[in-house]
Formats: sequence, structure tokens, C-alpha cells
Amino acid sequence: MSIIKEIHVPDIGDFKNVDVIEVTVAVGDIIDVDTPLIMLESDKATMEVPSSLLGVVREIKVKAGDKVSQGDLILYLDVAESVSAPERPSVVTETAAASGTGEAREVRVPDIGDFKNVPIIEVLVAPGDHVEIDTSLIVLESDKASMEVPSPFAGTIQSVEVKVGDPVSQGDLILVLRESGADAAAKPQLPDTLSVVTLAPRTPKPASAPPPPPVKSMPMETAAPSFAKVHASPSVRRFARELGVDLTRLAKGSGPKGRILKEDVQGFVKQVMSGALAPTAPATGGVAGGGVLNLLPWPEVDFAKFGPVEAKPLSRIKKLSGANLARNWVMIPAVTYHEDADITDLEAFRLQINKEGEKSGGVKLTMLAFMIKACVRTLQRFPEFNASLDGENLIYKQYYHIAFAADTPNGLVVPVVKDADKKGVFDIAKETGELAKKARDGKLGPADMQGACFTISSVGGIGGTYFSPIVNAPEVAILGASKSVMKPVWDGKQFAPRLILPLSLSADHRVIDGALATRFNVYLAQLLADFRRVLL
Ligand code: CAO
Repeated sequence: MSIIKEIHVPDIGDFKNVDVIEVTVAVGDIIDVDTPLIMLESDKATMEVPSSLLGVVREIKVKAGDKVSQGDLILYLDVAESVSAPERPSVVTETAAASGTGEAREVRVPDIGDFKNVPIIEVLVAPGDHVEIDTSLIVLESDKASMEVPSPFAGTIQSVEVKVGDPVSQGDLILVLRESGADAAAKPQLPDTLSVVTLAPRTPKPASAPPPPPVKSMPMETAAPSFAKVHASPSVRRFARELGVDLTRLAKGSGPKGRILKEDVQGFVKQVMSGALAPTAPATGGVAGGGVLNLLPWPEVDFAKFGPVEAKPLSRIKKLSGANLARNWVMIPAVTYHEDADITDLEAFRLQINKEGEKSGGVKLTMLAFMIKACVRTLQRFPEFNASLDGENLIYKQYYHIAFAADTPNGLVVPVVKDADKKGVFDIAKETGELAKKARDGKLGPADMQGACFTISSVGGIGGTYFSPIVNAPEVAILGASKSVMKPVWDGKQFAPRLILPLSLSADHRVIDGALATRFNVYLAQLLADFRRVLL
């Protein structure tokens, strides 16, 4: 009997209307508890939504490009054979295999298009094996295509009626199995779809050769054209994709006619892990190919061997921002340029205004607010910094939304002051104060954190001299500000005590070269040294 359950978007914090960037399951997939279903991405975070149940995907209600919020329906799952979390799927397998009391079912070759008398090149199951719905049973191969025939039932194989080399056509009997579970008879069957991979013909065909048969399902192979000439079944291709293995590097497999088997992929991975093989194929000219990092596996250390330890999960914000920071660190060739800004006069002015304000109960001016205003003026002068890379284009923004990093008990968040060019320093100081409070209270909404052109990370209230902030993609630069301190500065005649604010500008070198970054810093320091220049 089918038991259909709805899977909804769980609590994703303050995020609303988040873009679905990938649907990672398909109708008919058998999924486990924790199998990722969809991938969501806001401009601040990427999140995987895992399944809370195990079962067979019956209908998917979202697609890439949709926007979702907490509670939205993702898909319908048939959990007839399954158990809900936290029980594990192995329980199901054992139960199903043990029962074996269902009906005997014949499994026949389904519709395979125009193909007839196609040779079986692999029989993947034997009597006594337990199979799930969609487990591959046999592999057929013509000179045009390799096809796996999946099981339409779950159960225990009683007899296999074919062998390698047999030619088969639609309707031929493959095997008999006994369906598992008491409710097996009522269980819905999957459509008789095949996984088909079109192969490059190994024997050249004349141009008038008939086209390949209609492909009923071609899971993701189209996304990896370089795999097209590889001789491997869909499930092996899927397995390789999961491990990130480039099948073109396994030129010949150990299967019939050099077919690449799962064991070949496993052997390849073992060789890479042991260092016997380079993880990436050398490109023309002997240079290692790009796209894959040549990294050692993450060290697995039993810390408890060295002293007492306690494991605590990362906060939700840390998990979300961590993924973005890691991507930005790896993907952006950023260089950090340091500069000292003499803010002696500006700080004196700020304190003077605040003193006057105290009397009238006004807003407290902060150095951050002055920095935001000075940065806007500098961005206007150097528009490459107010831009984002989009493929081979640079998108120049004609608005000035400035983000600032805010430290909260749960981690780093980056609220945005919109249209800072149209706001005065008082307005900016008021707004940053309100946004920082909202951040600390965990009340920032997605709109508060979207649309930034440039980010300021000020740790000056805490201390520090200089640091190297990570560019907040898709922005191209970020300004770090550390603690201002009195320093002796030579004025041409003598050393004078000056208040020096250390600035650290990290910029994406694909867009901004060193000379431009230094000009940006010099100009910004001039503005902070004499704020009247902001008016010019
Ligand atoms: N140099 C010297 N003193 C500074 C300073 C600087 N650059 N910046 C701020 N201060 C002083 C302030 O004047 C204030 O002093 P008073 O209390 O005497 O007025 C004190 O330090 C505290 O300021 P603040 O940091 O709370 O306020 P702010 O407006 O300057 O900054 C905010 C607000 C949200 C940026 C800040 O609270 C914060 O979270 N900073 C950390 C950001 C961060 O984590 N960055 C790292 C990101 S990368 O991992």
C-alpha cells in the first residue's frame, strides 16, 4: 500500500523566498533519511534541504529557479516500505529480505525503442539477491546505446532466465522475483523507464545510419559531454559523478569489451588516494588541468587521545557563512593592500559633534559611518570597485549599497546600508546602529543583507593592526579597518603625534590590479584625513 508523505521546506531561519538552484533528486529515486533534496541559495548562504524520511520520490513540486520559504511543499514521498527517521534503511532491507512472502513477479524487457535482439552484456543479479525498485538487473548494449534495465519491483530474485550474450527484445522474460512485504501487491510500480547512454559508435556508421532510439531518460549525461565516449553504464557514470571521478581517465575498463565497471572506478579512486595517480589529468603541455584542487584528504585526528575534548555543533550562521567564505577564499585571487589614514582631525571633529549632540540627545556619530561615506565617494571615483564580475563582463552598479560586518554571539553577519550616497553621516550612523542591534538580536531579514556593492569590516572597536579580509562575492573588494592609535609621524620638521587608522583593502585581482587598489587606498586615506574633500 502506498503511503504518501509530503516533504516541506524546514525552518531555514530568517530566509524567505530563497532561490532553488538545484533539485538533486528525480521522480522514482529511492532516497534515504538525510539525502539532499534541493539546494537553496540566497546571496549570503547556500543550504541543502535533506529528506527527513526514506522512501521513493513520487512527485516533485519545485524546480530550479523557484523561490521557496519555510513550509513550502517540496515533494511527495512514498514511504510504504520505509520507516521514518531516525531508523535506518538497513532495517527495511532486512525486513524485506526476510519476509519473501509476496507474489511471484515476472520481470520482462520493457520498451527499448526500435531496438531488437540486443545482446545482454552484463547480468547484475543472481537468484537469492534482494533487489529494490530501480535496482539495475541487466545491461544491454547495441552499437548505439548502452541500456540498464531496472527492476520495477522490490523483492528476492527466484530465477534468472537470461545470460550474458543472449539477444533480447521487448517483452522477453528476464527473471522471476518474489515481491517483498505483505502489502507488496498494492505497491505502485515505477514506470518502465530505462537509463540510456548514447555511445559513440565503435564501428563507424554511414551518414544515413538510423538515428538512435528515443531516449526515455538520460540522467545528467548531457551535462558531462566529455563522458559521452566513455564505455560505462549509467549507474557507473552516476557513481563516478558522485565521487567526482573523470571517467575519461579510465580509458579501458575490466568489463566485457573494455567496459568500465564500478570496481574500476573504486580502483582508480584508491590509486589517487594512495598518491599513485595524480587526481587531475594533465592538460596539453603537461600542465595540471584546472577545476579540481590537488588536495590531501582532511586530517582525521582522534583529539581525545591527547587530552579531554568536547564537541559542539557550529552555529547555523557559522555553517552558512563558512561555505560562502570557503568558496570566496578559494575562487577569488584576492590581494590585500594596506594603508594608514591620519584621522586625527576627523576623530576630533567626531568627538566634538558627539559632545554637542549629547546636549541635544542626538545620534552618536561613529567612525564606521564616516568610513561608509568616504568609501562611497571613493567608489564613485573608482567605479571598478563598485562592480561585479559576470562571466567576461564587468557589471558597473549605479547605486551605492554598503555592507558592514557585524559580530554577533552566533557568528558573523553582514547587513547592508542601502543608497548610502543619498544619506548623511548622521543617517548612516543611526542606521548602522539599528542594523547592528538587529544583527545581535538575530532579527535581520534577507532584505537587510542583500544587494551590497562593497563591504567594510571594522574590528577597530576590538583592536588589531592590519588583517586580510575575504572578498564577499560577488563584490570585488572589501575594506578592513583596525584600531586607530596615536603614532609619531614626521611632518618635515619633527615627529608629531597623529591618530592613525590602519586600513586593509582586499581586492579581486581579476578586476583590480595593484596600482588601482593603491590609488583607491591613497584617495580614501586623503578623504579621511580631510573630510572636506568628500564634498569635492
Ligand atoms: N579605532 C579605534 N577605536 C574604534 C574604532 C577604530 N577603528 N572603531 C570603533 N572604535 C571604538 C568606538 O569609538 C567605540 O568607542 P566608545 O565606546 O568610546 O565610543 C568602541 O570602539 C566600540 O565601537 P563598536 O565597534 O561597538 O562600534 P562601531 O560603530 O565602530 O562598529 C560594528 C559597529 C557593528 C562594526 C561592530 O560592533 C562590530 O561588530 N565589529 C566587528 C566586525 C567584525 O567582526 N569584523 C570581522 C569580519 S571578518 O571575520
